Amino acid sequence: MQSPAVADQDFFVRFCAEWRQRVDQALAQRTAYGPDCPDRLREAIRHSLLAPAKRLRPLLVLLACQACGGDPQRALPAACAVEMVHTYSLIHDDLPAMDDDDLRRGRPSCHAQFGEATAILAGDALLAQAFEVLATEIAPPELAAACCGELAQAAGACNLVGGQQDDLAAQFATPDLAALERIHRRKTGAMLCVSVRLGGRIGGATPSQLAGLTSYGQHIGLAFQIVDDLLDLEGQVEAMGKRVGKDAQKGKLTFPAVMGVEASRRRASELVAAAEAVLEGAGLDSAGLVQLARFIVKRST
Ligand code: GRG
Repeated sequence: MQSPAVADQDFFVRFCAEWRQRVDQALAQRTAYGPDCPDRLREAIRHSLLAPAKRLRPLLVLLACQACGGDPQRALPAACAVEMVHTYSLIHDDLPAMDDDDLRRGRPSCHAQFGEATAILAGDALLAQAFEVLATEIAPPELAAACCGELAQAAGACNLVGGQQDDLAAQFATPDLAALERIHRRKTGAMLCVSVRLGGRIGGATPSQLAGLTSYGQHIGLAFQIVDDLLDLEGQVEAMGKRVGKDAQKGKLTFPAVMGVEASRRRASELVAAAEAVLEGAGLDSAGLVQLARFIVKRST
């Protein structure tokens, strides 16, 4: 007989394999577009959105829905919506005016392939479409409105965009852990956190389950960023599908720069342990979310 730990891992591996494929298919269907979408714009959107990616945010939506006893299929539109917002943010982040990166998801970044103007428009289109998908495909309408409101807040001036603004301003700044955490709670954490919250809402989470999912999302959000900083320092460009070593080059404020590599690793592991502990007390079927949190610290891409 399988031990519970192996069974949980098996469940997670099968869930990810099956749902990554369904997410990829759903994203491809939703970006086929009619003749009013210019071919070049369609190509640019699909070049970035359908490139090989981990699909972490969609998986968080689907696993959170399942953890609350909901059918992940009902949450698939929300999984697509968060991936659309995430991909828009990557396209815009890669622009010369921002992080200026020519490689993303193992492909030339959107502007490197299609030019800056088309890349800006591809990001704009994805951001708008995310809300169209939620508004038209999530039911009932009150739930759709709540999901739109939450995603807008996570993507807006006080979260994703605000965090990005402060991150851009923080180059060569004096190392300060509180300031660094404040940037990444908004720039990276908010999108991971809203992913579990949307899944929870669609899965019918109780208020205490939603509170547990929120705290889980906040913990893994920070852990994810710490690991991202470590991978920028130590990862391989081939595995990552993006340039590495850029943080140091650009004088970015990062966790390894502020705390050191070993302390950063320890902090990421502590955050994942805290995320697991939160789930234990929240009355959720949380095996998948626990495995995903562990994957976040173990990942090499
Ligand atoms: C332009 C509004 C705006 C925001 C940009 C996404 C972002 C904010 C910056 C990207 C740079 C960066 C290293 C962000 C932190 C972590 C992050 C979002 C990494 C990329 O996400 P993954 O690893 O990538 O989930 P895939 O390609 O697998 O989806």
